[in-house]
Amino acid sequence: GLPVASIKELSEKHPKPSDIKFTYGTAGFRTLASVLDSVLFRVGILAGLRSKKLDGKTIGVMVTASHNPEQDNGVKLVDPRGEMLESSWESHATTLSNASSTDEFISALEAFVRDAKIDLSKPARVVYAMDTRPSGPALVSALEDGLRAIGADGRNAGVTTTPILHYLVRAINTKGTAEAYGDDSEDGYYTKLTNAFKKLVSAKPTPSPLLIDCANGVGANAAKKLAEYLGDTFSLVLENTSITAPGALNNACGADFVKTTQKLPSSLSNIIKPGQRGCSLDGDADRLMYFHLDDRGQFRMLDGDKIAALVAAFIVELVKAAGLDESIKVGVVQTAYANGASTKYLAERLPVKCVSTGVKHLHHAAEHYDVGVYFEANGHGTVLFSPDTLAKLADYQPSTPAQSTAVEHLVNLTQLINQTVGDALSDMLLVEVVLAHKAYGGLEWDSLYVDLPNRLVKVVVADRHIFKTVDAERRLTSPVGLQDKIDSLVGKYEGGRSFVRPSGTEDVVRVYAEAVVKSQADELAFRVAGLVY
Ligand code: NG1
Ligand code: ZN
Repeated sequence: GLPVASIKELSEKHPKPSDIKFTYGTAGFRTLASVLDSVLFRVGILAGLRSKKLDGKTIGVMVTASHNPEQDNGVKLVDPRGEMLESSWESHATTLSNASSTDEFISALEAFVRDAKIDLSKPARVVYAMDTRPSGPALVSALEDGLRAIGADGRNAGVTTTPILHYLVRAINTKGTAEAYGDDSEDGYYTKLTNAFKKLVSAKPTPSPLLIDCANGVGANAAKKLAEYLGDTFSLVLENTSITAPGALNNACGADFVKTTQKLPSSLSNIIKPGQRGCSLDGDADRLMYFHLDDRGQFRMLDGDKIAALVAAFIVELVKAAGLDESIKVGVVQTAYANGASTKYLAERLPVKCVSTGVKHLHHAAEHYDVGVYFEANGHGTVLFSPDTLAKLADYQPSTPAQSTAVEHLVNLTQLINQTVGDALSDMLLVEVVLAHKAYGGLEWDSLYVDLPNRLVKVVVADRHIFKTVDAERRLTSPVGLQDKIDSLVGKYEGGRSFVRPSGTEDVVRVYAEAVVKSQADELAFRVAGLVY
C-alpha cells in the first residue's frame, strides 16, 4: 500500500491554502508562486506514481511560469518520451491538488492508486528542473518532499530550460536502446545540437552575428553555453541576461512581449542595427520570436508562422531533392491564431491542419504526418519525424550526389531539432540553417508573404466557462446566438476573420481579429470584444 505515515507527516508541512481552486491546464499548474507550495508537494507524489504506473520509466517535472511575470510560478509533468503529460492524468492532477486536508488528500490518493491500477511495488524515478525565478528553490524543495514521501528516486537537473528538461527525460529513457536520443546531460544536448548545426552549415558562409534577447531568464545561461559550443561557426550577441535583477524577468522584453506588443524591446533599440536580425526567447526558452530592422530601420517581426513557413518549405524542398517526395509526406499544423496569410502560403505548398490551442494538440496532430511541422504564432513549435521516416532516411540509397547531400541534410535536421517540444535554441539554429541554405537575410525571409494586420484582445468576463467552441476553436456554440452576431460583423470587413475562445491559462476570453487594413482589424477586434463583454 501507500506509505501513508510518511505522506501524512510530510503533507502536514505543505497545507493547501483553503480559498484556492487549482487547475492543471494547458501549461500545467500556473499561478502566483506564493500559493503553490502544496501543489508542488503533491505533484512530487503524482510524478512518482506516474513513474510507477509506467514501470519505473523516468518522469520529468519542470518548475516554471514561462513568459508570465516574475511573481508567478508553475509546474508541469513530462512523460517518458519527453512529451506532455498524457491528458487523462491532467484531471487526476487537478483532483489531488484540490484535496482540502491531509486526510482528504490521502483518501484521494488511495482511490486514485486503486482506480488507475498502480503497482506500488514498482520503482519511481523523476528528473526535475527549474527556471531562474526567485521562488524556484523553495518550490523545488516542496517537490522533493513529495518525492521523498512516495519513495521516488529524484535527479535534480538544476536551473535549466524547459526544452532541456524534456530532452533529458527522453535521453534517460532511451539510453542504451536503438532509439537513444543523446547523452543524458546538458553536455549531450549542446553537443548534439551544435554538431548537427556545424554539419548543416559547413559549406555555407558564416552567418552574421545574431542578437538574442534572453528575457532576463534561464535562456541567458543556455544561450551562453550554446555560444561556447558553437565557437566561431556562429556568433551570438546576448542581451537581457540579468537573471538575478529583481523584476527583470520577461519585463518589457522576451518573446511574449514582442509578439503581443509587436514591438522591439526598448532595451535593444540602441543595439540592433539596420539590416540586422535578432530574436527573443521567453522565460523558459521554449518560445522564439525573430525580428529584423529593415534598411530604413523599421522593426519587422518574424513570428512562429513565419518560422513555420520558412522551415516547412525548406523541408519539402529537401525531401524532393532527395527523391523521397513519393514516400515522405510533410504536413503543417497551426492553430486559429495563425496569420491567414501564412496559412495561404503554406496551403499552396503542403497539407495544413488547424487544431485547438495548446501544444499537446499541435504535437499530436503533427505525429500523423511523416514529417510534421507545428508552430504556434507565438513562437512555440518544432518538427517531428516519424519512426518510419527516420528508418527510411537511414536505409535510403540515393542515386545521385545531389540526392545524397539532401538526405544527409535531412538526417542532420533530425539531430538539430529537439523533437520532444518547442525549443527556442534548437529552433533558432534551425532558422539559421535555412537562412544560410537559401542565402536569405531577414528581408527575404520576411517577404515570403505579407502578414495580414491583426489584433488580439483580452476580455475579462464574469464566467469564461460559458464560452464553448467547435471547429478547432474557430466557432462558438455557446452563448447561443453570439456566433451569428460575430459572423455578421466579420462580413462587414474586407478580409475579415475573427474568433472568440476562453483562455486555458488566464481567467479571460480572447478575441482575435484580422482584416486587410490595420485600423479595420483593430476595429473588428474591439467590436467583437464589445459583443462578448
Ligand atoms: P491561452 O491562454 O489558452 O490562450 C496561451 C497561448 C497558447 C499557448 C498557451 C500555453 C495565445 C493566444 N495563447 O494559451 O498559444 O502557448 O498559452 O502556454 O498565444
Ligand atoms: Zn515558455
